[in-house]
Amino acid sequence: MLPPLWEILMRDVLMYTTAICPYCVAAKNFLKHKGLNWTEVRVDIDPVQRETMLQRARRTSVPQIFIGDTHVGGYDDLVALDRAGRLQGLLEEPA
Ligand SMILES: N[C@@H](CCC(=O)N[C@@H](CS)C(=O)NCC(=O)O)C(=O)O
Repeated sequence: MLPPLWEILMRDVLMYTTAICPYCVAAKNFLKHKGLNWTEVRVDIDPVQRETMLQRARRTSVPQIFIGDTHVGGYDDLVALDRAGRLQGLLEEPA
């Protein structure tokens, strides 16, 4: 069965996390509250993925959040993007 149309039109959200990380929990709660899905990549148990995160984000802290190919940053950056009214536009694929 095909997913609903709104899912097809949304870019993927990917979050690099570790197990013990209050900001990761906050970011996940934020996305959940918005009704969004995400893919979680645990960099504390996967050194290859940690290296990939460092290369892509140029930051060591977690979470590091990507929407499509765009690097959003951490939880604070995600909230700031939303408060600036720019989150939805980044999530939506152009038609
Ligand atoms: N301002 C960042 C703070 C993130 C942060 O401090 N994360 C902690 C874990 S919850 C961390 O990665 N600390 C280790 C480091 O900064 O390298 C955000 O909002 O995501």
